[in-house]
Amino acid sequence: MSMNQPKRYLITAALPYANGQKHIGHLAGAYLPADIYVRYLKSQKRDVVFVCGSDEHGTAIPIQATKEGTTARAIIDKYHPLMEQNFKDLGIAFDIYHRTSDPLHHETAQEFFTKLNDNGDLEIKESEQYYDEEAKTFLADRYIKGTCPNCSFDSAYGDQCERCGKSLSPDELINPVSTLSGKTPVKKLTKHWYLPLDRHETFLRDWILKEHANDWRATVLGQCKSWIDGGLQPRAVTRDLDWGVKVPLTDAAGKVLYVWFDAPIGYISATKQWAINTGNDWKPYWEDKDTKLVHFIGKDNIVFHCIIFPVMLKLHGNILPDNVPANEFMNLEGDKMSTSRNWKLDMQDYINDFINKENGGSQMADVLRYYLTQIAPETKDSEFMWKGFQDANNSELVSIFGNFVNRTFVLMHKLCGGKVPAFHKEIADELDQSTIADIKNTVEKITGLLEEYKFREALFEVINLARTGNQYMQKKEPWIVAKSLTENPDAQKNIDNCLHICLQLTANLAILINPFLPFTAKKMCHMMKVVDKILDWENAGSMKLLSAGYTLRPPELLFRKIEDSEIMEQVEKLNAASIKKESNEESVVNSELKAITVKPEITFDDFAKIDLKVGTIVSAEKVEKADKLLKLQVDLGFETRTIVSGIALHFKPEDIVGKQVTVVTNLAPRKMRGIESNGMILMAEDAKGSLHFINPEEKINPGSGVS
Ligand code: B3M
Ligand code: ZN
Repeated sequence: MSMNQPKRYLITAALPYANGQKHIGHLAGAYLPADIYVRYLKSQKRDVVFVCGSDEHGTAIPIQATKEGTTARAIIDKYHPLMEQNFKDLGIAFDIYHRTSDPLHHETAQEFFTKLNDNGDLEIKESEQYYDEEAKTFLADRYIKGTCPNCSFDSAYGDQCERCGKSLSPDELINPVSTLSGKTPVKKLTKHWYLPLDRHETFLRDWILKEHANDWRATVLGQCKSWIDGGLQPRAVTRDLDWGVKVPLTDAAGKVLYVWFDAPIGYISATKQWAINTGNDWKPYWEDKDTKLVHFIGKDNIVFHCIIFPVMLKLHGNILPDNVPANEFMNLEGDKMSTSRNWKLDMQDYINDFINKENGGSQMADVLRYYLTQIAPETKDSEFMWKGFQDANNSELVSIFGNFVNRTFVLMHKLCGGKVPAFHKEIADELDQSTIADIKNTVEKITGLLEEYKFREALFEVINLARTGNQYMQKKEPWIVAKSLTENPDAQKNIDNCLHICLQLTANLAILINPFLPFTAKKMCHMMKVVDKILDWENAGSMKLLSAGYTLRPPELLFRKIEDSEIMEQVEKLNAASIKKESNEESVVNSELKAITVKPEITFDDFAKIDLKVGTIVSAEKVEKADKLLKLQVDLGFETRTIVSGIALHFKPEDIVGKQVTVVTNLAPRKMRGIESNGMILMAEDAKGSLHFINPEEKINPGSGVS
């Protein structure tokens, strides 16, 4: 723990794989907290470099290329600029966004490997690895699938089970299969370089579990401890693969550095590129002990940043991270965010729907930043709910923060002629004093929380200060005082004092909100007609930010209300997208938790238009070439109808003959796969996506009405 202020900071955010869109879980996990921290440090004029970039190696890239029917190069060239732009749109202000395909990175990673190898810090071992005889290639972990020994999921990868999350090695898989050929792979001898982590157990124990026992997050320490206690093993740092950084040795043809060996070195190459761009020296940022290195990551990256990379850094002669404030995961509407199941909100989608629209703009980037920080998974997994997003905006940003700033400006224009009023000390009362004290105390609290990476609590304190402002104004009621201007000689002075304090408070809010909501802070500066320099952290707590007599601009609304319809649209979109995925057959239907949507109100007359009757299924058969559809004959008492229903994945035809169902009988006929369907049967769908019949408890006559 660095007690004294370090000379400089090097802040990193995990390098996202350039293999697809990144979602808001990624944003909340690493990029947003890193950006808040960096903005805070920069507002203190500290020497900070904030690096990130695309991780363009590893099997994730060629696998995506196969999926999209293109080359690995085309994939990274497609996603790298896209991610870079997404970050910009959301106000994530890296000093450099680099990429690991850059020659500078290849050189840097190779030099790193060579130094460790030359120093005897690596071990070479021959071992039997899975080999695909048909594809004539060794199989990287991701190219092998099999049954998970932990949860029996039958499509676990050779490095991890996506169902239970356990990290695996290919040898642990039951019934391994090559994803390239679909054949069972054979074992073949190959040579690899290993980083012998076991040699560094004492160092890791002392450095993590003793030195950082009090300043690292409990969740991070817990994971580290279990890795160390579990017995550290040598880790292979090379792979038989043709995509990646070539192993810089003559006897290593066809081998590249393991992506988790080269990717974190990407932080160093990014710093080098930044130094080239800006005419600085990169070395002190990685070599001088007076640099504070902080890695922002999600919890699935802990072992790499807390154990493996630090060992590499130590061996290579670099500084070690001072902290690794890893976040837990953020769920979405009750289920784990997942790209493969399409249960997610991509940064790009949010940008399209909220920021690039006329009534959105960067204000809406701040709204997302606000909600994601408010629910940041700092100590445990958290939950993104669209309703929560709307509430955070409508009842906090609009009603508390925006409202306070707006009222202050409106009243200042109305009661003080559009100028900052003077402060009349002689009539200041206790409430004025305590409000001023609140501002100063809050600044101290927030500073302490930010230093400890407690962004969630820090943001809460900012809003709380705005709340204090509202309460103060409510008690002072300057609009009432204004009515007594003729008979009360002190009335104007009272009004002045109230609005003077509210305006200084507004300026303080701009400084304090700036790391979290930079677009809003900028807008506030514009309204106050001050330069951004006012946002320097050293100004926080001051009651002299706006001088008496200074003319301010009219207020602009900082935040707009978010309507129910906008939220509903998002929830529906989410459900629709994930259902679409289901029909792609590869999703695990029963692990899908559906968000609960409530449709808009209708009148009784609307409802009365629907004709519902009980029917009995008299026959059921599969529809050719449509694996979701069953063709049913349903006896409705007065007639028997053909109904096509999308329930084939849930029920066998023979199991449902004789069952009673509720039928919408007056729905317009619809053709599906050439069959005319005359009605619809109702089913209840539980949170896991399983279907259940809605039928009378006991058999009744078909044709009975339901109302
Ligand atoms: N690309 C994994 C991930 O995106 C990896 C991070 C690298 S950080 C050096 O979760
Ligand atoms: Zn599993």
